[in-house]
Amino acid sequence: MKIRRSNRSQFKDWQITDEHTFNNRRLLLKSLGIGSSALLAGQAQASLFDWLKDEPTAKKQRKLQTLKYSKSRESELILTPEEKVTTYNNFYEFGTAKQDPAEYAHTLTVNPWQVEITGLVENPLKLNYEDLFNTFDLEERIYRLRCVEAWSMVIPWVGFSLNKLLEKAQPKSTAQYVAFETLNRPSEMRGQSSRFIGGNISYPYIEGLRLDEAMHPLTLMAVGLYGKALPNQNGAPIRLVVPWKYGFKSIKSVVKIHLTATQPQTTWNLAAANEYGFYANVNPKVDHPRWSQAQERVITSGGIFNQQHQPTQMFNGYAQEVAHLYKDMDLTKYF
Ligand SMILES: Nc1nc2c(c(=O)[nH]1)N[C@H]1C(S)=C(S)[C@@H](COP(=O)(O)O)O[C@H]1N2
Ligand SMILES: [Mo]
Repeated sequence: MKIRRSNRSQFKDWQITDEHTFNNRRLLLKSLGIGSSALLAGQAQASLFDWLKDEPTAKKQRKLQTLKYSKSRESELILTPEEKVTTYNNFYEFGTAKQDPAEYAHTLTVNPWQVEITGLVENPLKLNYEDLFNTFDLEERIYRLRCVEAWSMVIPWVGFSLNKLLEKAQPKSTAQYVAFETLNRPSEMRGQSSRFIGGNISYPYIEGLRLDEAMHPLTLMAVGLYGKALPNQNGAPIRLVVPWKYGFKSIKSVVKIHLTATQPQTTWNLAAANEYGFYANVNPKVDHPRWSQAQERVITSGGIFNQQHQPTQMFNGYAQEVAHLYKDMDLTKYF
């Protein structure tokens, strides 16, 4: 479907429509027999409306166990308040509004759980719930998170490098990519049983990385944040965190890790290939077709009248560590 472009030179973050709002309007209008070009007028109101709603709190939380982990080195980064990290989420399986995951994700059973590592590996593995916390030493990692919607947070994750898990599974020499899959359980995930609630994307949510990206020491499997097990809304009991890529790569509530020879499909690329590429590296110079990526809105405890913006950093500030992975690539083509 053809997507209309807005004026990119005037950056106003409240003009950015969340992916879901846009996608949902397409679905709604399609069902009403109206084309997508009539969409843009409603954008500003929709985001403002979200902002003016009451501050959500995650009330129906299961008890989160305190984790044993080694503390991160001192970080210059200013942490996003825990209450924001756990109430301003994207997890479309529970609905597309930012407060939906905090409100509805308590319906998900995370224990028992099983993650399978399969495909082109010498040693296929299965981890159960306890294994997620006991197999590897857990460490804290304070990372910036940059959503493709041009907002950002700083989150103190707890987890282990994905490369430790992959080394245990022993990738075969033919393995070149890693495919990830989120749990598919419509009975517990309201967005998976309704296309309107679930933002009109297909489930299970799938993602992928090149094997060298997956093996990079920054690439984390997170099982906690702020010193405790992950709240359901943040992707319990285990989720991927790739800090130099847009947030949608960091797939939540993972049940499958599958090594392949060919590039796997990804949910957002299937939904809109011209907007969401396989690489999705944070890049201030490559705009989203509908908005600029030059700046980002910092999520703080301040409300609508106290918003901070800052320049987007190449590879989300991790260029020194990861730029070499892409050195001969045209990043406007492989976006
Ligand atoms: N399964 C699944 N994983 C997902 C998403 C989702 O909708 N479903 N949203 C992604 C997006 S767009 C972002 S920005 C991050 C948000 O993570 P957080 O809510 O823990 O901050 O999760 C990513 N992982
Ligand atoms: Mo995102």
